[in-house]
Amino acid sequence: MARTLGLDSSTQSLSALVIDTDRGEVVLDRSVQYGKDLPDYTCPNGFLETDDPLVRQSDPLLWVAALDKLLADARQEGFDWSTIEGVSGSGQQHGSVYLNEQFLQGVAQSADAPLADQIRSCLSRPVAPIWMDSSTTAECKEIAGAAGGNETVTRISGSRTIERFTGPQIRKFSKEDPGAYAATARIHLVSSFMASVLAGGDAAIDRGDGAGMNLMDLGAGDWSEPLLAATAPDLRKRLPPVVAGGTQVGEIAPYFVSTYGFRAGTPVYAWSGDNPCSLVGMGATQPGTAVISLGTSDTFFGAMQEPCTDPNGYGHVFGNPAGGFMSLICFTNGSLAREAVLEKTGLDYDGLARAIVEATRAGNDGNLMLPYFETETTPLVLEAGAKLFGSEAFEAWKEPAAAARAVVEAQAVSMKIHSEWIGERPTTIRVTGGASQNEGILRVFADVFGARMVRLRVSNSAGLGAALMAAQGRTGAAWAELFGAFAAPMPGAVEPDAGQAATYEDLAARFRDKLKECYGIG
Ligand code: XUL
Repeated sequence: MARTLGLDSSTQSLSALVIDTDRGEVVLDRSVQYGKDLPDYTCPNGFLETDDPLVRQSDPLLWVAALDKLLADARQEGFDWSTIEGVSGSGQQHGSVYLNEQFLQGVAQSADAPLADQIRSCLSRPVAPIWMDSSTTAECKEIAGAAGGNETVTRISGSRTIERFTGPQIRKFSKEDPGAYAATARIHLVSSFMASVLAGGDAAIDRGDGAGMNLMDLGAGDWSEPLLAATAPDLRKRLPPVVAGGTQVGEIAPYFVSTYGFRAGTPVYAWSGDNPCSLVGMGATQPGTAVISLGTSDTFFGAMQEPCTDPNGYGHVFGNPAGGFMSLICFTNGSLAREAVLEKTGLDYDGLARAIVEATRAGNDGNLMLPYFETETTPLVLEAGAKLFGSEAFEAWKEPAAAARAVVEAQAVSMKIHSEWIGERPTTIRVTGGASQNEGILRVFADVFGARMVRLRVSNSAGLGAALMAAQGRTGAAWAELFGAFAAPMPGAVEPDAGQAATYEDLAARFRDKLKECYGIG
């Protein structure tokens, strides 16, 4: 029996996926939903409610409380954590946790109190800005200015300065609360924070996730002095080291041994960001396989041999946990927007699929939506609120089926337009994330991209990727062998209808026009 655990600390939930590499099986797959299962933390959607739509912060204690709950629930139901031989994990990207000197002395060493109580006194800032935050436009400009312009920042870090990225968030905190910044001894990403808790002390950041900070020199695979200097005072000493994906960062802390029965000495491997982990979980670590992930945010990504950057500044280059690089484009209004439409129309996901397949047709008879219920990063829209264009009834939200098709068509068309810089026109795309189970949504994506949409057996690709990273770290198994067992495509691909190509080219042109008209985006 060779079991490894992949944890996935995502925006709205924490999941655990245990794989058995001898048997090629998933033996545990369970989650804790923050809103439903831990309501006392008042983060029903994964973040603390505020009046400012640009500010999105969460409570880091929520994430560790979820870890306690998940491990306890599984144990109570009979799962034996002592069978686990290695642990890794996936974190929502860009979010940052601010810790004081006490954290560096070690955490999760005692079994006497729940994790949240042990970590509370280690926080130098009670909240963690997450990837949905877009309140740092001023800091983005300041950092780019100090570093010699966004072309330089992009050349070094793989992305221009981006509101949700960690560097601009750190700068904002250092300006707004210099006292608390001075009391901060360590700044972690969500991924490296959770790895630190598991390992009982400071864990390194992996290159996959480190590349989403506007602080790392992609070529050197280490922090960039000019970017650190442009961001905040004495930043280097506040950051952990950067390591290659899959590096062991410690052994499981005594708390997990005595509280949940993990075996002492169980290795903890560096966690990565959810998108780099999904690249692994989708078996897509070699260039040539594009992936679409339809989750809270929608993302489009693929492995790259050499970094190639987006001339429009929306795309990013991150590290590939299996070596090399990956491209990534993130659309904030993924499930967030789909669910806002469901709420407005009273449809459920099955109803949305029927609306698309049975009640409407490609192009939606001219009805079009700009689906920016939340502020958006791709394209940059800092004004929250969807806009509808078409028939009078559609614009008044009185056409539920057309609204359902409109949100999905807008998402697919926007993704197509904004991924063209990568240069390849994939004929097959692997899809993951909750919404990838929906036939209606996949129909639209297949027709807009003119590509077959292929699903894999495991739907939590980030958790699977983390479990595979732990397995690879533990056994040194070849990626191809692990992918053959866990990331093989399933039958039942959704084939594109070539007859819709012209309709969607026309829709793409109209979509671009509306972006220009409404937000001045050209
Ligand atoms: C990627 C991004 C999102 C988060 C979601 O750049 O911001 O996909 O990682 O968890």
